[in-house]
Amino acid sequence: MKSTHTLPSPVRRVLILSGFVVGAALALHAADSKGADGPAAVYQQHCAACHGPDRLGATGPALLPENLARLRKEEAATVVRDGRAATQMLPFGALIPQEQIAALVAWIYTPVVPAPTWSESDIRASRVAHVDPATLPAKPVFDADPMNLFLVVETGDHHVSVLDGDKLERIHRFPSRHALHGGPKFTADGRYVFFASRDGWITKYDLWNLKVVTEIRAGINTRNVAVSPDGEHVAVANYLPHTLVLLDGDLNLLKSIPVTDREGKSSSRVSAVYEATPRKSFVAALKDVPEIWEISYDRKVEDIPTGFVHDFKYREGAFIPGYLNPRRSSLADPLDDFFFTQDYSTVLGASREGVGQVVHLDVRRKIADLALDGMPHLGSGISWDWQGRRVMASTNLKAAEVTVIDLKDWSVVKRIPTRGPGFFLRSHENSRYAFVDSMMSREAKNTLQVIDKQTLEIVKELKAAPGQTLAHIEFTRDGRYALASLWEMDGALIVYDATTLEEVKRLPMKKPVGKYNVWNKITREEGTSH
Ligand code: DHE
Repeated sequence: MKSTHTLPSPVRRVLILSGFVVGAALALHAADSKGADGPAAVYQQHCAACHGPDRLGATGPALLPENLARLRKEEAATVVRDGRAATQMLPFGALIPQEQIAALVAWIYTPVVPAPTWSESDIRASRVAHVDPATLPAKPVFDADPMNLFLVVETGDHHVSVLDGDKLERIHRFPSRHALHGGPKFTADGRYVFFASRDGWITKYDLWNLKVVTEIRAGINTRNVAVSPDGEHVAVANYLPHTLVLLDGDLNLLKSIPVTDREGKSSSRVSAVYEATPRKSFVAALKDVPEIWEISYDRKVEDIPTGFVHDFKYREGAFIPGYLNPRRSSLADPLDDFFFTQDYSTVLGASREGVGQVVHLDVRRKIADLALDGMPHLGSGISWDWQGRRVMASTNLKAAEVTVIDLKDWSVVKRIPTRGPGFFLRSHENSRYAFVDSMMSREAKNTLQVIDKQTLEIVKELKAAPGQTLAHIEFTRDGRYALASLWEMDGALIVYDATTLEEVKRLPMKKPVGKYNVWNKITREEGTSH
């Protein structure tokens, strides 16, 4: 190629000029993203130490579009400028000019290219053993009934409170990973509990010793965690990467399963994974592939049933089912969240588009349609006996109703109109009431409604101040009290008498989200999520 110096001067001028223009455009582009003042450089200078040079998170959360999906950009800009109270997030308003904050915020909402990976070796390397469990005594260090403890997840300052469920008093509070999501999962003896954060951290906590035992990062963007009752197997559902991760009870990696369709052609996020005790398995719903997976954690399950080798190989695609291998059942539509019948034989699920279906896990196909439109929040479903029939009920994130379904013929028994679309529905077998919120409604998010489970009518409304959020109930072990979240930074746990429906006390909390009673969870109480 000729140097410009050997070219005639007019041509040289044009080339130099156009080179200047191209260079200037590139410089502008660089200022947009990679230049010295560009967001990438600003990020490396101010944010990388806590959020990781690759935005995958470190002491601070991951800053990726998937992980930021629930935070509005304006709010993110305010957090960068002013910091976040009661967290390690400092204010950067004095260090980063306003327009650079705007560019930085826009940039962290763009995907990292190429897409970040989280390999088996990344998972293994992330494991942190905080204490040697062998050094911890096998009895509680407190007097409270260990079976009637509550855990309250406070996302305001990312802490968890431990409550004595008899005295309804706090006995301990400890820092959690950033943005825990979904219910923590307990071992059957009530000693250990496992938490999942949206950033993929799984924390094993010893409730009797009030100590974090082990942590591991199983993914970059995680949905939830499931645990076998003996605590020996743990399953983690990920959105990013598209994996289902299996760990042992000490949070050592057993395997990370790439989640693809049968042919391995398209991959999928995992909507949710739950433990099905009577089946000794984990059941996972896939968001982007129309299959439901069941993964046995029973070591006795043989890998290849004699005489069915070819058939099984053909039907199961790349995986031969057996211990820790997914058994796939094909569906017409992908499943989002789902609800188990009390015997765990059947799953009631819906896709994001609101296509409801009943899937029998042994028949391994859809056995009925389900008239659940909108976006039912089936993971929060509850069940009870009504007029000699077993029914289940679910809230709906898009429709202002609680839908009651007959569990024999899958018909809709009643649509109970509510103040607004809601997230959580709760009851207890000793209570005639179920509580539902209207969290998705701006006007009614301060209102809990109480449903009489026999008349299927709303009988009372419990209200916080306008603009505040009142949501998520959990009952005490005996069903006498119902605990609700006043979901504000200077919020509270409000205790209601579950018979008189009167408030009996308040405990101050920092944005309490969910609360979980050990007994109700480990006995798979009919009125609570499992
Ligand atoms: Fe959740 C549970 C899915 C948004 C608070 N949520 C669950 C579960 C699923 C789920 C699948 C069951 C997991 C389990 O318990 O093991 N949640 C989703 C969504 O798809 C959705 C709508 C969008 C998203 O961003 O993921 C969503 N969830 C939220 C929130 O915005 C909530 C209100 C606040 C937050 O902290 O994220 C929220 N989800 C919760 C809570 C539970 C939960 C408190 C546990 C409920 C329980 O009592 O068991």
